Amino acid sequence: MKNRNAVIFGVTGQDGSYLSELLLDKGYIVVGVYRRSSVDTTCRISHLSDDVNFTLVCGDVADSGSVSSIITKYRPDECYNLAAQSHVGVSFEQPELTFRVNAIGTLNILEAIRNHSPSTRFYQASTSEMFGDNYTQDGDEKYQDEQTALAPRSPYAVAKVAAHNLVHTYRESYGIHGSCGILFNHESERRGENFVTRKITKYVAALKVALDRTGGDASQIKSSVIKEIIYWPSEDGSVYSLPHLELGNLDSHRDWGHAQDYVLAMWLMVQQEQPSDYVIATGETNKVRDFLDAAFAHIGIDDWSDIVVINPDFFRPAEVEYLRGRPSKAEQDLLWNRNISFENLAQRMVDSDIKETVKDYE
Ligand code: NDP
Ligand code: GDR
Repeated sequence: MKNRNAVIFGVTGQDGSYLSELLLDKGYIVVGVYRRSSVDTTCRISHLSDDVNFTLVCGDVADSGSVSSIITKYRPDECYNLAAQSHVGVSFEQPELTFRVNAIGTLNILEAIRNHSPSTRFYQASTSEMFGDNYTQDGDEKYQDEQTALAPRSPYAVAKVAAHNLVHTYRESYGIHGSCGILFNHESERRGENFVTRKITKYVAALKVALDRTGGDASQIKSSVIKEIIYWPSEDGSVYSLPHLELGNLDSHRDWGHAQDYVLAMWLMVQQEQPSDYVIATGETNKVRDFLDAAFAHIGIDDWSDIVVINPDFFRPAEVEYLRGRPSKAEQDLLWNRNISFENLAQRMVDSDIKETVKDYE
């Protein structure tokens, strides 16, 4: 039997790398679309480069011609649109680019499928950010599910709502098999370094390695706000220092899972007979400060209050305060469940960053 083939837009990103691994494991021929750049952006997928079933092609979702050529050439069984300017904070600074990539980019893929490969099954990376500050209340419980009304609060989320609605339109008008995964935050050892979890785990790892290398004791760390450093005495009496960890809002709630669990949900959606929308989440919510607790506790620090400083530059013009998904539909229809817990997620990320930091010293 012929191998199924899939095109992945956004293959170089966190999710693109895990989804490529999953599809290759399942015997797919995978065509990954990457953007031309002056530096190499393929570090998350370089380990797949020898796989004969894995091909990279250059393209940009904002360029309808390149999207159309790729879809026409490969006429894939499945197409996953993970490409995005995916940073919510950056979307306030670059709203036009964000809209072009996240909304028009999706339109370009849908048009190419409609015109050149209408039997291609399509997956759209929708997001919990589309709910904004809206939630459903059930007694004392607050959550978002497929019925919760959308109320986007950032250029990123507005563009994602547009893309989400375009998928519905192409589904209803042209019979395209397009599904939207409304994924809540998912992180990993491969998470981009300017998202809050990875920013924290990279810092915690750098601190742990610095303490170990200098024979420092975490309980001896002192904070100098004027010089904006933390410092500690080493075994030989010298003093070592690091800058503080600068963050923005520590009180927003997020529903954090692991990306490896979430890419399986993407694939499962595309395998359903009928296209639909699914919330993918853990059902638990934690504040940014809870993630700090988990990450610092993993290196034996229970009180990080002197190490972290608040920098207003990292606040957003409008914040989404509370996200907690209810993934009942996915659990029931896709038989999907997450495997990796919040604490385990933080620990895995810290451990991986410690390994990376040690390698950098070697
Ligand atoms: P990343 O930021 O890690 O990856 C985004 C990918 O999109 C990268 O491969 C990037 O390429 C690519 N890309 C950006 N602009 C273009 C363009 N113009 N043309 C083609 N490719 C482009 O995101 P994630 O992997 O975390 O997320 C995947 C998708 O899921 C995104 O759409 C995101 O918005 C969405 N999402 C993510 C969630 C999360 O918590 N991670 C939750 C819900 C939704 P390059 O490497 O060149 O920058
Ligand atoms: P989010 O993720 O905006 O939820 O979008 P991010 O990690 O950027 O922010 C989470 C929360 O942490 C607060 N925060 C900070 N955020 C960043 N990036 N840097 C900081 O220094 C900082 N300090 C506090 C933020 O204000 C926010 O409340 C992610 C992306 O992956 C989107 O693409 C995806 O759609 C959503 O998750 C679901």
